[in-house]
Amino acid sequence: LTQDDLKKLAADKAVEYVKSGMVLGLGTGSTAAFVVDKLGALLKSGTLSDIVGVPTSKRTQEQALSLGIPLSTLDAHPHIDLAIDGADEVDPSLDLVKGRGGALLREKMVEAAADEFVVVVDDSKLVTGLGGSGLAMPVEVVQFCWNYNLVRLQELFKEEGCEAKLRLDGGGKPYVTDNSNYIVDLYFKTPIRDSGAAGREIAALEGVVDHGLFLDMATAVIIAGGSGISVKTK
Ligand code: DER
Repeated sequence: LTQDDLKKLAADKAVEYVKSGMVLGLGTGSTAAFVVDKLGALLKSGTLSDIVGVPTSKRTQEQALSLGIPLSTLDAHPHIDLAIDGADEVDPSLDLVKGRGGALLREKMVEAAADEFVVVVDDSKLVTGLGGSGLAMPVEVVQFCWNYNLVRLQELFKEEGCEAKLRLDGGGKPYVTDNSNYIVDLYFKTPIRDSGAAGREIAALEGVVDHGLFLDMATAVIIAGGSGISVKTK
């Protein structure tokens, strides 16, 4: 089974939670894209009806539009029944790192508004402590004096041997989010000591818009691995 096979297995399992008439949060990333594809197919076949999707990025909006999934916004639908999205890291208490796809702000807004937030991952995303993957933990910052905040973020996690980098796009220019902000990616040598404190300290920095720690938000995590699918709930 390839990693894509596993992502698809997890996505198909998550769609079993979807009922006709739901207002759905539509995630961002390659695993979430399989979920949106599946929803489009179920709507087309008539298995599902009366679904409204609230996308977590412009690219998910485009994908859903192309599949004929009716779309809305948090302004029109402040109450989401079920949000389904991927994650970059999942720890044993179902806390997450998200945002490597650059959509963390809209993802966090939609997923915080959802009654149920189901996360879909292949088992490569499991970590014992957040920050432990050694991959990016993103922070969305305003463009104004971004380097000032990059330095302050790096200082916050000196003990974790943190290295902060401005995320660049394919052309070597600063990556700009759907919300016209920049992203500073944090790379840790050791897992974050106290993720709750970390989230609060990052958010307290003036000019930080939001960050990729999604703490106490997931209500279930669907994990696809070589030995099959497991579902962890809070
Ligand atoms: O950027 C994001 O938050 C994505 O959901 C990411 O966490 C998972 O992306 P993937 O499914 O492509 O690994």
